[in-house]
Amino acid sequence: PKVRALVAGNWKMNGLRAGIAEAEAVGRALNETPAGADVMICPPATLLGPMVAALGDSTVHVGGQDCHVNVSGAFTGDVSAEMLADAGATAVIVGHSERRSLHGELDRDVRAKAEAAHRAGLSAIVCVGETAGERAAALTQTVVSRQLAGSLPDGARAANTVVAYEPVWAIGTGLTPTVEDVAKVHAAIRKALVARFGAEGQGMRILYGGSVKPQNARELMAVPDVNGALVGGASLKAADFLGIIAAY
Ligand code: G2H
Repeated sequence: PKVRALVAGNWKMNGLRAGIAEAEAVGRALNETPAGADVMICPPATLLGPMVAALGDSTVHVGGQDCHVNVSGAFTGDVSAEMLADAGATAVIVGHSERRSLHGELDRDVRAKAEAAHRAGLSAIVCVGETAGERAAALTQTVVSRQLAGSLPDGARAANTVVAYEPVWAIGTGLTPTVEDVAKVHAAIRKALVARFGAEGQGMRILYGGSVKPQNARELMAVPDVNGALVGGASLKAADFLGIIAAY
């Protein structure tokens, strides 16, 4: 069975209240012309509530960009998965390479965060991907399979877990791997998911992320086992994001 694609926008630390107009424009456009994929925007935590309110009954989902592993407590500055759910989020990104590199998150931390997301009833979008150095050393498959094994919880299901393959060297750089490279890595990820999770692994969505734009979305989407995109920079403007969504 064909897996319904997901196009998720990761706003990162961008966007003020005025930016919600972009999300509203996406919601309005999709009300008129329904997307061929599920659509989600992951804004900074400050915008979750206002964005959920602004999107009203549009089909656009809202997600967080990170979560703490605990439900609540003395963790200054952190936000729990339960709080994201309470604000109206239905998913959270965990283990983005910027969290791994700038906050020292390890596979076991990412796994605990994915478990926290599931505990709160959220889908976990679990990111993996090799650095430029690892790629140059031909370690892409090794690194990605180690990250997958370590970052996905045993309870992962097709309905609550999405894998995002984001080669670190392709993030925000305008560089993208060839479709052959993407196909190779996504096929290996699918194989690992099926080996570990059986039929559930067959249904898990595997997104490609890293410099996805309206211009390259169509060719990336045509790659087998690419079940959508995690979009950074090009998700901030409604016109660009809709251009990517239109590829599905
Ligand atoms: C990769 C991606 C979104 P961009 O980080 O997660 O960002 O599309 O800007 O490369």
